[in-house]
Amino acid sequence: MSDGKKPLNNKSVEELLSLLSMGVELNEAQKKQMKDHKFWKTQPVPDYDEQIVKEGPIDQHKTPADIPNDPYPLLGDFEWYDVNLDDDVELDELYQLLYENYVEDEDATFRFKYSREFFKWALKPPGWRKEWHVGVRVKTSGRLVAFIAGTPCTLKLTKSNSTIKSVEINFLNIHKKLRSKRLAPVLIKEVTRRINKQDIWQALYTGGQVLPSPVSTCRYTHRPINWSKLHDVGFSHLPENSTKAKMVAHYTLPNATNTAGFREMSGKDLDQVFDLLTKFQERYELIQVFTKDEMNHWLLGGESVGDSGKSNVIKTFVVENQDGKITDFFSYYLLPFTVLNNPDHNELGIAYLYYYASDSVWDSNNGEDESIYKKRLNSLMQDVLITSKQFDVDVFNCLTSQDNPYFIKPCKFGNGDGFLNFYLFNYKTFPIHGGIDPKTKEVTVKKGGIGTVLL
Ligand code: MYA
Repeated sequence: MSDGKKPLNNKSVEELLSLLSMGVELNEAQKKQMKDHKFWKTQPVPDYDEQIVKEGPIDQHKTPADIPNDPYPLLGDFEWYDVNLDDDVELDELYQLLYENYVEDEDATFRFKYSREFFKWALKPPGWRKEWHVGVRVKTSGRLVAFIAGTPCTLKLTKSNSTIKSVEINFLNIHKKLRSKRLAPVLIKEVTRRINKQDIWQALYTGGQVLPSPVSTCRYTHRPINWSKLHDVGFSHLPENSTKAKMVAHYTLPNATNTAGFREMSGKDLDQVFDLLTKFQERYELIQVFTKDEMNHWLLGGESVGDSGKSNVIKTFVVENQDGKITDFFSYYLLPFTVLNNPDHNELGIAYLYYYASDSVWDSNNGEDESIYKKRLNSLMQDVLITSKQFDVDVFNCLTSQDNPYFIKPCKFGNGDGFLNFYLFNYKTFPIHGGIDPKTKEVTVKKGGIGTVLL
């Protein structure tokens, strides 16, 4: 955030929010070389600084029959275990593992507040497979101590027009007591084996860690919604030359949205939103191609939605014009933090920008600088921020991917410390612009080429 730092248990807001990306950038001296990566040097990933001359798969002559049928061996006390997300007890065990071990916050002040609905949304999109929810448990106690998840997706590299049947890998987590024992490579190899058995050979994943080798690097940015509360919990410092009242006024948003026809998306909008997003996404370099079913899941919650008919996790808004045409849509998901040891607050509402599209980008009077589109995007983003207040959001996050650099500064998002690297497994591709200057790491005015959003 741009408004300074104040230590809270020796942490600042930037450090805390960088936990969201699970890491911070390394300086040159800390960077490893490929030979130092005992595991990654054995995997089909490009070397650091490798000059890519041709896009395409790295290892491409295997078939599912070449892949072992048996799981990788684990040490004697542990066993593989497919986590059953239809069972509330098992969902709670997964929650417990991630709650206690996912965020590296040693003061134990902040934890991700995952809900059962969040897991169902994140891990059960159309085509999900139980055996890709890979758990490791202690044989004797049955306790879940490690996890990694794969979810199916179709990726597309638009420049080379390559569509890739793929998976997204997420929620890699090992219990703190089992760290640095080389269990992560075993989990990664086992999930790879199970995915290869389905004749899938590529994966997309993100992380704060620098590994060989990022396709792109984006930066986190944060927009305070409830500045007073962020200040109360020690997240936002009061700059010396300002007052609380001035800071609140600076970030205050109106109560009502401004755009005519702006409303929540419902199932009847799906066909139009599908056409709009499918066309819009082609403007980026790395995208996820959705089926209509997948879009229903990712934008409306799909089967993760309970009796209320509305998702508490994913929020999507459309703009419908007078002719009933959907001209724009915006979405974001909610994943709050639990705040521990604070007398006044026990939760911090956090929203993450997700997919969006606007047909103003194709306006014939747009010109080279897309000024009509940029203006539209800014006023829509302002409306989106306004809607987030009703869901108790305290801070709204977005990356420098997509066209986000067009509205980050005008909409009062401040730079975070967290960087997120995007990786492709078993696929070489040319570097993709992440919406930041590669040297200064400042947000550029140029849009990013990453069009896919991972949770
Ligand atoms: S990113 C979120 C990662 N999770 C966390 O940050 C939660 C907190 N941390 C932990 O639980 C542990 O520290 C983890 C590592 C589990 C991360 N991605 O067992 P180790 C390499 C890839 O001794 P531990 C997400 O979920 C490391 O470089 N590799 O380490 C996406 C070293 O290898 P090398 C990682 O600290 C995950 C080796 O592991 C990561 O006890 C995408 C050390 O193993 C990481 N985040 O446990 C996974 N962290 O020596 C790849 C460490 O070579 C998917 N390492 O440097 C690839 C595609 C697979 C499917 C392919 C299908 C075709």
